[in-house]
Amino acid sequence: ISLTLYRLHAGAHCFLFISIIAIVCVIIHSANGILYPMESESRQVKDLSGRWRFRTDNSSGRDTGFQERWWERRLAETGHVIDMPVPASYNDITQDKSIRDFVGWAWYETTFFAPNAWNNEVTNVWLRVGSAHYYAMVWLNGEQVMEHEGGHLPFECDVTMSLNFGATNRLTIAVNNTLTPNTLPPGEINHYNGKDDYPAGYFTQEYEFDFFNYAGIHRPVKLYTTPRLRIGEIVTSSDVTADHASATVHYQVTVTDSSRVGQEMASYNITVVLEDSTGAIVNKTSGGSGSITVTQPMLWWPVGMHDQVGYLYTMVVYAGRLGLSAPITTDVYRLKIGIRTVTVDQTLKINGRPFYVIGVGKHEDWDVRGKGFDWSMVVKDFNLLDWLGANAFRTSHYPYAEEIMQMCDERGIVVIDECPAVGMRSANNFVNKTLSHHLNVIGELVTRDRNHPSVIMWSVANEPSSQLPPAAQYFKTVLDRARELDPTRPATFVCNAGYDSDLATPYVDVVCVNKYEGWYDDPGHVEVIQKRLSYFLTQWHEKRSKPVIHMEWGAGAIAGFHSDPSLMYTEEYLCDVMREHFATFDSLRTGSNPVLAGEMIWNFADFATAQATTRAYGNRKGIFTRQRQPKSPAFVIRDRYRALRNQSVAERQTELDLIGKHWWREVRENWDRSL
Ligand code: BDP
Repeated sequence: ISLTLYRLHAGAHCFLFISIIAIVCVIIHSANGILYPMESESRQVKDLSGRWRFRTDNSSGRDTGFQERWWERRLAETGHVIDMPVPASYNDITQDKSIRDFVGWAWYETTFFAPNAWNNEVTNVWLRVGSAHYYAMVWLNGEQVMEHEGGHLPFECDVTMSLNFGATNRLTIAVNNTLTPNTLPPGEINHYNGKDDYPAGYFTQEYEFDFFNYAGIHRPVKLYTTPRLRIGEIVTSSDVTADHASATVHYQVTVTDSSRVGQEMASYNITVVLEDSTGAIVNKTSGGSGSITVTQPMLWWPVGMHDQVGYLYTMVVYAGRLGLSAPITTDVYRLKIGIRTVTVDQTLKINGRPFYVIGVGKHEDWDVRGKGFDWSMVVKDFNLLDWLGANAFRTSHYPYAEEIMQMCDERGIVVIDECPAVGMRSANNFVNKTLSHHLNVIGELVTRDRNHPSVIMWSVANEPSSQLPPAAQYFKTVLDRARELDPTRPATFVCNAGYDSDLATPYVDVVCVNKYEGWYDDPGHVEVIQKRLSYFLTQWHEKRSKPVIHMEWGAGAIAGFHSDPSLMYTEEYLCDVMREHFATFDSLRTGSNPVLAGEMIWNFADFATAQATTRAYGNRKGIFTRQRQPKSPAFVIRDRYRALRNQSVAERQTELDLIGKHWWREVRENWDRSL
């Protein structure tokens, strides 16, 4: 039994949550492999989503739960509990302002049954939390099994030894949403001690990023089984020949065997079978790492680049032990993969062809459930992306649910996958403590998402103060780490420092910039947009000689506000801002050395923010309302995106026609020669 002192402190005034926790099992973090829980011949999944019990710790130090060891008994025995859905943010579920604005430890509890069938020599049971914001501690039947720092990413551990089989189990999760200058995203607790005109003990949580700091268990909590000898990690990548006639899929499989620690890999048998989308076998091989050749591959193409988008193969991995006469398979995992390449030279290319990004900045943000995963909302958003004709989005400003990434793969929506490093606006954010957490987060993100063909680029941060001297080395380090973990994709951060003051873009592969011309710059003056925006983007291009994506632009538009001529905050104003931007983008995206590799409007939909005088019931830059109804600018952008999407399909068709003609000419020539 070891004792752990855990504390979270915030700002200069320490806001301590001290807890003494007896840890009676080894805490296993899964940085080396966190495959999505899939059912198979060898695996079962049990989703613990539903109605959990909940209470906030309202004590002044927020530490009563630890002093009284709430995880040791039923939560209802510790005080009043309420119903809380999982997954969901807890903030908007009740009518209680103190829960909406709560800062500190919130306690969750559920009970579930563990079947006796899982209690055997060959089965391990894993507990996996899809994400919990921000710091989470997990107890099973009163025993601590995990803790994890950071929202938006999954964590799991082997709970076989902590389960009561054939009986009810109690799962307790405490979640703390306190942000400090060293968390990602960073924040600060401001205490008002000594200020006689504030209530005693009053404090606020402040942050520099522009979305509400929703908290709770945001993604499903699952139990899943694996054999003791299991597939721990699969890493894939692909190469495609220039004529697309052949591809090589590279893979690496890690097997772990909890029943025989230290066993040589040579004693395991790994078979890898590649199936096409109909389930027909394309090719197969064996061994822990290697490659599979695919002739005439069906490439993974995004929306607009091909008539068959989002083509996926299934890599079926079988792992087992070498038996005396034949191998004994114990574990089977099916991973969907896409065959495609991403390269950057003068421009961004997918499968060797220029790809122009027409996308949106998004948020995981919905009425009532906050950042809680919800299939209805997710599928609705994909239908709206299709309605718009968009081919991409950025997971601004944190990693999105794995189910969303899977849908991007299937629907051919390109993703720029972002770390939760947003609001890094002061020098005390660029210190070693933050850096080491940032490197961990990149590790967790890349490990989780590197097999998704839809992910074409890593974004390590949004709008950090990259003009500050420590930012240069800081971002060089995090960008290098992303490329080291995944050499197959470009890496960037999204910059809003000036082209003459930024110090960190020399290390990115694609320059991604935010600029709100006609809004934060020259508010109300749409007439200067074309000249100023064109100058700005051209400067960036000349300065760095890299493709440029205009990652955020837009204007606030409150649904139902109208004026002609347009005024800021009306729907017409955003339409005017759009037309000026489109004219500029069109002049910069074409030609032999185009300045622009893409455009993403901010934002897909209105979203919740902290309360502020500049925010009227949240951020209103959405082209859809928060309820996903279109404002009039949505139709303007839809006309453009659909036209661009259809144009690229048409361009592709012309290419196919040319290939067809070329092929026919060759046939004719060979025929003539043979005569
Ligand atoms: C940008 C931020 C984004 C904000 C947006 C805005 O990247 O998170 O929501 O401004 O102000 O600077 O609308």
